[in-house]
Amino acid sequence: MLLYQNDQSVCFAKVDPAFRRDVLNGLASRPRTIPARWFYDRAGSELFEAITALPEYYVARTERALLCSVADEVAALAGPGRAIVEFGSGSCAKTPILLSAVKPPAYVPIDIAKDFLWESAERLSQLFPDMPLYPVEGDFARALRLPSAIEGMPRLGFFPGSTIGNLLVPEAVDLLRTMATTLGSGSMLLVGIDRIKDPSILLPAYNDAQGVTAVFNLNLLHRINRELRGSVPVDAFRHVTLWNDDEARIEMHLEATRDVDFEIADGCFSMTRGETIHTENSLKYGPRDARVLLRAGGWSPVAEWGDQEELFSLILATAGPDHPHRASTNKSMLSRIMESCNQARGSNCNLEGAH
Ligand code: AVJ
Repeated sequence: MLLYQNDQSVCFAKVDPAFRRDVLNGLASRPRTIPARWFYDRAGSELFEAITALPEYYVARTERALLCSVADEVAALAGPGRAIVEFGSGSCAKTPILLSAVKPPAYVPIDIAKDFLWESAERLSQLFPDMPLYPVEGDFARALRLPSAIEGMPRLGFFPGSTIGNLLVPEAVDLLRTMATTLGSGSMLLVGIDRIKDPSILLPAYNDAQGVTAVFNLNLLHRINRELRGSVPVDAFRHVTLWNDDEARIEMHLEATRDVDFEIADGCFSMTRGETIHTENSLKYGPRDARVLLRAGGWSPVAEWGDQEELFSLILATAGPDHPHRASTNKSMLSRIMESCNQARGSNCNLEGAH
């Protein structure tokens, strides 16, 4: 059932002042940078869905298969009665896998793409008709007040897709701390993290043969033109992907293919040929890095699972610096990691008994 709560209605004006500010400041600074979260208007959210189906984009299908094979273990470790709060829920593509296993008393999807949020919630409510669902429209980078209906319920945060990779390390640490605040003490968090791997796998994942990622990147310029009265000549930009090995990140840029002048919301900008706008970082983490990141962000890892090829990790953590059963948990985490390395994990996922 889909429930509307008055205390959660957030109204956005037609021009989002935060978008305007980020674009104007970002284009005025050097290097020119626009935060990746502005990709996700309606068109951008749909383009990202198309990316998740690309043969080169191993991220989505690897995480999905991994989640299918470990969802029951997650449910067992989380225990019963936890409300699930998903950060950046988007299309909620992987959510049914977790909901079927955990059977939470309530589900709270949080996303900035409003239409997308409601449509996905609508679809999920049909799949899980008995589960209360409270969509929250908002930016999860800021501390949010969760719907009063889940007050008093323990929580399991869900942050899949390696979305955390969009943030630089200090911002990721801040976000993890914000999530701990939003979720409250005693909470758990299941986070998906993409691993460092050979650039021959990474680069095509962000520069696919069909050019969907290019369209996704360029849509940001169309969005600027649409929403901020821009005159950016989109055809004078091209999509560029690079692997920054020192920073262990994929970078996406929009490069001017000729000298250009344009206006955005009364601001005038000039770019010379070859200059870029840095539109996305996608940080990748080594086997131990992600657990250090979680600890720095105020979470204690309880278990980590990876696919056989070590492309992707799922980490389950509890809020707080120290887990009460640290010694035994560490042991079980180690054995779980060993297990997931030694064992081929199937991707058969039966959602028929979803409710
Ligand atoms: C949604 C942030 C996880 O970094 O892999 C995909 C976004 N950008 N292709 C990623 C994205 C280009 C994606 N995340």
